[in-house]
Amino acid sequence: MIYNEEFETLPREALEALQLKRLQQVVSRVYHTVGFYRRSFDKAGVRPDDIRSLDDLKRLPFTVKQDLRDNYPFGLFTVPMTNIVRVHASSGTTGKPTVVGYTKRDIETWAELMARAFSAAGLTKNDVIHNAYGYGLFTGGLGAHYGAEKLGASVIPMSGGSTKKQIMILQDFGPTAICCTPSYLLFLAEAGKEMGVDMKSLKLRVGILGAEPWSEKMREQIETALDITALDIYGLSEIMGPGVAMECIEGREGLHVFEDHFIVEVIDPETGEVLPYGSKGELVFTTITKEAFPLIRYRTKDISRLMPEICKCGRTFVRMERVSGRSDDMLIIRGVNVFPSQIESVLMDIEGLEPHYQLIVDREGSMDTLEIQVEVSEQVFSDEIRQLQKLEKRITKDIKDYLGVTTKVKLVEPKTLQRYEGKAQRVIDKREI
Ligand code: DLL
Repeated sequence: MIYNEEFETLPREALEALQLKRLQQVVSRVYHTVGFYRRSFDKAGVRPDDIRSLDDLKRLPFTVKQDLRDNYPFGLFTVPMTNIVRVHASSGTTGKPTVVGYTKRDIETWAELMARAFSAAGLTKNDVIHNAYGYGLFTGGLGAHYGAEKLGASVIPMSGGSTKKQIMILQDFGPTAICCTPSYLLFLAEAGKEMGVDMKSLKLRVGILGAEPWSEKMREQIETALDITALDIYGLSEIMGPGVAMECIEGREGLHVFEDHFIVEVIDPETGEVLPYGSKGELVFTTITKEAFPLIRYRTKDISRLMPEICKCGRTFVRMERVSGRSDDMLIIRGVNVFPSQIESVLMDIEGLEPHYQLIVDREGSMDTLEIQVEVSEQVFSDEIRQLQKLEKRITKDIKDYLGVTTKVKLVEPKTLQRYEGKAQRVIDKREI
């Protein structure tokens, strides 16, 4: 189901013409209203009139998270506070959060993008959507909520937490779709089972899951545990919130970027050079319709690649491959680059392991070390020590074979690792740098 046929299936040429027109408008607006952009464009020797084609985008300087911090909280807004109807903030791990603002029209745009995302998941106004993304400063809860209402579906505003209550509502209200992080959905599946609920017999048909990296293997686990179709949704507060890109149920391979509102590029994170379609690198987004808080060439640190092939669903928007991780989550273990999601893929392939794991990074001398803690199933846990040792060895070997890194593996009892209601924190970094 395509929510906005007119825009979502625009022929490439028309889409690019629209993007250029919108880009020129936004570049001119930020140059004339925000001191930060005027200074940074002047420094780069580029003026709004220089943007004559989409290719000229690369002449504009990047914007990075630090720029948002330097202008905390509202310094990059292009409209007076009286025109701002909502603020959100992303929870940085340290220090002040990143603050974003929306005008009335921005909220309407966002709701439409989320309605498009739900439609891409095959949902209609006849669906009941259980929204377990957190409501509050996090964009997940309210972002999905407004989109569900815009679609005309019935929304259950659960927010995160109160896991037992979530299970009760899932049983009693019979939602057909659920929104939350993939790790939380696995936790819900586990908690339900423990309460004696047959999680496969719920009315749930589809999960709209995102806000953290996850693997194809994790998708299989979720789909089997709940007998649903699990789809990936991507977004970030700075650019809008959820609904920047969404996987469609027909393709299930890559997420369509809503290109009539965002221009996406992939760059080499080291050199900043724009890479051709198909190359892996860092995603960079430019918002071309946002009023309150437009961002020009924002470096996300998320690693992906773009797939221009037309999808069978009929949408003409380019797809981005599922995000494999963030450049700042990448671990460098004895010179080898690894993403937690790659480790996840290897673990999920091994029988007897549960989809709950944690990575502990430490340093011995000048060497980084990595310990993988992973839960085993009840059945495996009751095996004799020798069996467990054999399993540890197998994991170490598989990780070495697939990823080329030597790790220490520690099998832990079922249900001992921490569970998360929102984004899972997979890596514990004990290095003192
Ligand atoms: O996580 C927005 C969101 C809410 C997206 C609900 C999807 C669903 P932030 O808290 O600002 O916003 O975090 C953004 O989360 O830069 C990625 O690193 C990561 N992320 C978001 N979606 C995905 C995904 C929301 N599908 C940061 N796969 C981004 C991998 C994701 N990583």
